[in-house]
Amino acid sequence: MLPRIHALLGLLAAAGLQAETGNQAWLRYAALDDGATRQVREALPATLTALSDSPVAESARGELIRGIRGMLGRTLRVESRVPREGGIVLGTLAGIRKAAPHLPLAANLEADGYWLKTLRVDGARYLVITAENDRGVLYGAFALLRKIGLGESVADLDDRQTPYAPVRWVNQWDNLDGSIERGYGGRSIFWDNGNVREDLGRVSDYGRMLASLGIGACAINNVNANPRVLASDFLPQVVRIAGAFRPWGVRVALSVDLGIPKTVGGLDTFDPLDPRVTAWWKSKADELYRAIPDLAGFVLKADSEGRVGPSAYGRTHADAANVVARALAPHGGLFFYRGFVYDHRMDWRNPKNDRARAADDNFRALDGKFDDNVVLQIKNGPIDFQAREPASPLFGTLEKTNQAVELQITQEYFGQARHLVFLVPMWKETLDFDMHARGAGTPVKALVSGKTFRRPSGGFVGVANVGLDENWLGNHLSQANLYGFGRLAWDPNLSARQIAEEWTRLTFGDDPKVVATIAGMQLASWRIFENYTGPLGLQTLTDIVGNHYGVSVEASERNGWGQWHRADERGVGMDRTIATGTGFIGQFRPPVAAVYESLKTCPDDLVVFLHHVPYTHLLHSGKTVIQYIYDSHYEGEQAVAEYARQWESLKGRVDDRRYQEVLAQLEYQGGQAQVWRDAVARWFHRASGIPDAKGRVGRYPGRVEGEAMKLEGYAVSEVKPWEAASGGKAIECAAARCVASFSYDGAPGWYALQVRYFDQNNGASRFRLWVANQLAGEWAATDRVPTRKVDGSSSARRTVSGIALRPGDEIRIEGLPDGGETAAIDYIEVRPDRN
Ligand code: GCV
Repeated sequence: MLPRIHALLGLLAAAGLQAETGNQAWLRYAALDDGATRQVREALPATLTALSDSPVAESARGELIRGIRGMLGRTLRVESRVPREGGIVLGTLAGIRKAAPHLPLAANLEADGYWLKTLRVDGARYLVITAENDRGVLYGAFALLRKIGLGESVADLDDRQTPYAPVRWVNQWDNLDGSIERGYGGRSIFWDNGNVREDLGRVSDYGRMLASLGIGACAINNVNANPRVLASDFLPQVVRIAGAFRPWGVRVALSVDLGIPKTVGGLDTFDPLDPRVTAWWKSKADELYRAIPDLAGFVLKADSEGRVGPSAYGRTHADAANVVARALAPHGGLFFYRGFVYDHRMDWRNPKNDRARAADDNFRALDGKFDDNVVLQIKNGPIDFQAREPASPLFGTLEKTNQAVELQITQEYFGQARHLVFLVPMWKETLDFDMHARGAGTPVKALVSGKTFRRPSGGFVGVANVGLDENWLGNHLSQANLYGFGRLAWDPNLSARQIAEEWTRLTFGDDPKVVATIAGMQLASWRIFENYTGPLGLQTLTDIVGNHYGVSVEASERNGWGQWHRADERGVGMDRTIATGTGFIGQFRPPVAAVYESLKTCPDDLVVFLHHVPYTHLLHSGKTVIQYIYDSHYEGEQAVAEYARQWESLKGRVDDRRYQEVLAQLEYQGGQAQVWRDAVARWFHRASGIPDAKGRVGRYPGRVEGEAMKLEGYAVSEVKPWEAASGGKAIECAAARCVASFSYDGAPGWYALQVRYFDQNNGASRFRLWVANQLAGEWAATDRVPTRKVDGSSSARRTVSGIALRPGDEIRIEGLPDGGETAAIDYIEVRPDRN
């Protein structure tokens, strides 16, 4: 009996079909197929000698054993000496030279770089994984396992790698109460209820994932920092987290608040130039480093979105940065000063005001005034992680200041882990953008890594916000963004396709159809998302004063937050030109500014980010702006509808659990894309008064509005914003049970019924759909989207297919509200069944 069960399990394993949670991400080490296994087994020595017993080296050794056992079904034999008959040797260059002088290893390696080298000595074959430091050795071990997982040959290796930039960090925006600002993967892995979590197992797992990408530090609390994080009695909690990360070579960093000398230190000032404040920072840093000698440094958000800053005392950002940086310097700590400084109470009536100018306006004059261990951390674009922005001009301005690009892995403005959006193509566009900072050929990646102006530090920071969810980021496909960030931080010259394919292979297996389909979907997804949320540089047209999730075209206007697109009945876009606008374009170096300043050369993708144009303005593509807005929304929605079909073609090739979870996500996204399409297209249709040349906008065949149905108990309500509901209205139920119905008057045939309802997070209403008195479907509105309101965020879609309709059939929906939720309905659409 038992052997048969084993055989069956073996078969399932071979097909990669066991239910997977996503917990192991790209480090699953799934068994290779027979051919690959045979090849690698032949190439790989059977023994492993690790020449260091530091915790990081132990991790490298453990990982190799684990990975090889998983992929090849073999357990490496651990030796304490380097055997004469060959083997895998793991250690720093210095360690190997000392313990095995017979191995010829002439090389100089940089910190964190590694070398995978096959050596043949006296007829014996060695596979050497070496580096300048233990962290590099660990990175080398992961690199070898990645090669094996990707089916690359490991028979004759000579792969020497140096990270592109010294800084490869992630930031987590975790609050000490366990919530995560803009986190969509569950609660904090670090904190709960004001304290460090008892069980830090997930911190260690996260450290392993970060190490596999070469990421060496993690800020463990929100940049909107709770001052308590630096209190002396809190320190032991930070020490525990540092301990969980340390075996993976990941160093802890802390987000601090400039007011801490006052709030925690008990001083009556936090003026950075007050000697008592200077002394306080110094003694605090000394105390921290006594407890955590490898503390990576601090991150600071100052004078931004309500955080205190040096402006309180008329000091400059450089004054503030240097005081804290000097406290960290003797210990080797870095101080990340965020360039995200702006006034969120700007007068929107003043056409010269412009939030996009803020970073450059604040820091240009300070170039050269920062100490060498200060790094300016600059968001990729001048606004705030929107669907599309130009690169921040500040990257090209600074010559004598270290800088790092801040990329957002967590999908705040990108569908919050409910929409598939692979961000690597977007990041690459920024990283490859030539800022002409010292003539041509100075892309952002070279500037931030310090290469262009020979800066001692700089690089890449990703806002990750992983959480306790089994799959870390809220859905399986979003993991590709964390993977992609790490890979780019190591080597920004990798292509988006290479990263997408690597990730897919390691995460879902190497079935060519699976790889082609998933990588294809990922690679197309940014443009598709942009198409239905905010093309041409409109930015993400979401509720920017609320949850940053659902559609709300005007939420950005007439307030001080400065994410304006200035669309009205005459035209659309921010005039940021030098000639007539805010002058933002003039912050770029002249060759870049010249391209952006003229409508003749400004790329279509940024046209309304940089110019105010009439809706009839002709794009380079030959379309008018308004027709492009309509078309892109319809194309985007169509492409999302295709995702589910593409995914369905993988049934049986991806384990069932992940298959079902991703399918549900893509179907949900299909419904959301439709709301976005209709809302944005109708909003611009109303504003411009210009019809859609293809006649789609405002015409929805088969759609019956809730407000047009026969209502029993349901009452019609106005939805805000109006564009989030078809017809601007919904029907809501204030009783225990309400009914809405209509009589079908179309042709007989097979149909699908799409019910658009609202699923807020303050209840679990139930719905029943009846067709000709037969129950056709029932469901509960139990999703947890970030809203209590009937709006674009809560708008959801239920499709019931395979319905045979005859003229005169009654279609009836019954809603049973729950809690604060009103079983609200927007419309029912009758569509020909696609099956
Ligand atoms: C941590 C945006 C986000 C905020 C975030 C801020 C920042 O405004 O919406 O949640 O705060 O950026 O990067 O500091």
